[in-house]
Amino acid sequence: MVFVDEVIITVKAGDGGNGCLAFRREKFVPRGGPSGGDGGKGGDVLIEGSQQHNTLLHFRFNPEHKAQRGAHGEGSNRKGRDGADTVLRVPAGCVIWEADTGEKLFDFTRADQRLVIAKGGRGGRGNARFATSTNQAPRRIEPGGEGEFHRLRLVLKLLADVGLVGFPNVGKSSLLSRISAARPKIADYPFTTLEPSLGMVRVSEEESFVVADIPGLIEGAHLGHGLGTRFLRHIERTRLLAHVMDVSERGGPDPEHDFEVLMEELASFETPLAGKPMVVVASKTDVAGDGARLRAVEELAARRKLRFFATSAATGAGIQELIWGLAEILREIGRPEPEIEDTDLPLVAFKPGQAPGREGERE
Ligand SMILES: Nc1nc2c(ncn2[C@@H]2O[C@H](COP(=O)(O)OP(=O)(O)OP(=O)(O)O)[C@@H](O)[C@H]2O)c(=O)[nH]1
Ligand SMILES: [Mg+2]
Repeated sequence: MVFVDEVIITVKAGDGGNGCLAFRREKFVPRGGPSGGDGGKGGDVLIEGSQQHNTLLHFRFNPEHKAQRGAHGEGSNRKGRDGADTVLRVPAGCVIWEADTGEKLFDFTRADQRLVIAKGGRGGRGNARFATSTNQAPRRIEPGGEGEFHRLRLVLKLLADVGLVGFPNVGKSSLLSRISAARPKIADYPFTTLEPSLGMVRVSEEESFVVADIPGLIEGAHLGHGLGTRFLRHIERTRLLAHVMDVSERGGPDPEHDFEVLMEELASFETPLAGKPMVVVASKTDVAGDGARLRAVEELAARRKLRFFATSAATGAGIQELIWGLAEILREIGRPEPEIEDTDLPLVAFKPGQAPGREGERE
């Protein structure tokens, strides 16, 4: 299942500082020479690929981005300070378009790509630069250049990072609605979910991932029982499966058996899914009764060396731990890196984790 995340943002590079008009004033030197310094260069707006981001959610809250302007030049030939750059981070797979013309600017295919999307204005020259043998007291200065402005459309095709699998009615959709803004249908009967749905989970300002909720599976699903296994193709490309198990009194009497049945259904799909990284999520802990099922599920996860999370979508217990845990595991797994594409825009060599670029580091 491919789902598109799209945002419009504006980027404005810093304007250059103006050149300064000044003359030296020294004691006993009646007419000092020109001494106006140059303005500083405006900061650039850069966009770089990021491993941490899997969605464009962080731009929704924050669509306008500016880099700092250059400071004006000053007397005594002092150059204005250069404006600081602003660096925006996007997931690999993000395509950048000029919003108004529809022109495609760049396709981020890897996390180590970085590009200058809006160039800062150059600093204007101060009058000291215009002195010549015939004009020793120039009054000419240059204003700073304007920083570039763009309205950009960022488009990302989302592939789910985590697939929720489990029997019908165990609370998969309830979990999705707890951890994301998605509002899948939730009801107290099996096969409420008939269509897969995706939700974007915000881990922090800087991190997010995508979860897919699919219809429940039952024994014999690969033979067409229940809704069958065709929905499994929607989670074929996820990096992680979360196996949701109901630990309430209404959950199955034998979690071990239930777990095995589900694993067999996953294994029987065209592309076997049973080998994917998996975590076990106990659901409905608020109605876990004497806790026997909860302990049994925790133990079966431990025996299989699978990370275990106990959650209640009803009370929110364990939900934050689940979000952090899934994010951590996804970070460990990493993202596959697709191919690079050519661009005319200035690309900047970049080591992941390096501090935002300054003038001089580029070129
Ligand atoms: N008490 C309690 N009930 C829950 C919890 N999570 C889900 N439920 C209830 O369990 C029922 C099934 O929830 P769903 O989220 O629709 O389950 P599902 O796994 O998506 O079900 P299908 O889409 O049919 O496979 C609903 O009545 C929910 O209100 C929970 O944490 N505590
Ligand atoms: Mg559901």
